[in-house]
Amino acid sequence: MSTECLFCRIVAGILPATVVHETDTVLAFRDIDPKAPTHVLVIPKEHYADAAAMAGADPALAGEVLAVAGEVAKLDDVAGSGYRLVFNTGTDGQQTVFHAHCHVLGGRAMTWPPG
Ligand code: DGP
Repeated sequence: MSTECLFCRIVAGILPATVVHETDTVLAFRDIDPKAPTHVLVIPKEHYADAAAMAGADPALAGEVLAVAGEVAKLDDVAGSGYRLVFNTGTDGQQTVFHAHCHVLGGRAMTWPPG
């Protein structure tokens, strides 16, 4: 837990969030600035700066994040129509919060390539 980290503060309950799913190790909550009807962030409760750092240190945890993302898609009823998982990583990847997170985007047809 880093008190400097926004998402660590959400995990700790210091900042509010609309939680949609939770396991012992992973938290899923709605994005504050949604880019699709479903826009949920799935994060490890433990702090890792990005997805690669998480997967390198704890591959099982990375798998749990993906499993929860799939559960979120089912809970929001977008699993059947399809959805997108995104891990923005680093500056060129447009990562703005440096605590690993998976965007679950759904409820509309996505475009490709992403901008
Ligand atoms: P990224 O650009 O990939 O690092 O995505 C960070 C996302 O985090 C972005 O879509 C907006 C979201 N976000 C930023 N601050 C908050 C917050 O305080 N609460 C919630 N729920 N989401 C936030």
